[in-house]
Amino acid sequence: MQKETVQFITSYANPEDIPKDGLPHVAMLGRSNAGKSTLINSLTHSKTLAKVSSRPGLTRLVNVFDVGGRYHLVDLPGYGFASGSKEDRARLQDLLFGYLQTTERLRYAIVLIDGRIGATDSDKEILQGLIDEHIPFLIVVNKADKLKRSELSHMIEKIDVQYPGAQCIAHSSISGVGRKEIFDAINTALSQKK
Ligand SMILES: Nc1nc2c(ncn2[C@@H]2O[C@H](COP(=O)(O)OP(=O)(O)OP(=O)(O)O)[C@@H](O)[C@H]2O)c(=O)[nH]1
Ligand SMILES: [Mg+2]
Repeated sequence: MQKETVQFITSYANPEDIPKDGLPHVAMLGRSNAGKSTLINSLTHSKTLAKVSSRPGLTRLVNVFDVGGRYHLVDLPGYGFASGSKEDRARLQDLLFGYLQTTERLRYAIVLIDGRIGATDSDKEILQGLIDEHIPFLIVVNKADKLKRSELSHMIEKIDVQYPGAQCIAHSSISGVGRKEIFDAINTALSQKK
């Protein structure tokens, strides 16, 4: 992947504040702790661009990064975590779903699934929403370093059965496996007319 200038643009606490026009969005979706913010750092060759934590529920805003003036990479709060107050969790879920409902700029969704867990009910809901809205998506089986080769291929086969024809890439931010393929998939998606 060639190096492009990447910079933090802004964060939004309210989806209504996100401008409707501008560069296309490529957004990271997935359970809390699935590795969305880490993947942004991995794709942009940065260690600190997006904030990462071993504690779920770290990303608490819609964070937008500009990649080479070509597109905006969007880090979103995760879903499905159990910590934090009820109000706090509800706010994060409203922010995530508010983003998905209001944005007209989402060109490509990258759905991260924890390879050790597989697609949960929440992941399936999100994926169905993307299918219904005709938003192109990529499924990333993440934390591939935590799985044996056979477990990984079993997981990919399972997703292939659940979502026939969907793009699916195994990735690890530890080994770097899958990073180039994800980068190429983003570029292909952006080059396709809506
Ligand atoms: N082993 C392994 N750990 C990973 C990988 N990607 C992320 N992690 C770890 O998983 C934890 C969560 O990563 P984050 O990137 O903060 O997860 P997130 O999806 O942004 O989480 P929220 O912001 O809470 O939604 C961190 O401890 C990361 O270091 C990976 O590919 N392999
Ligand atoms: Mg995060």
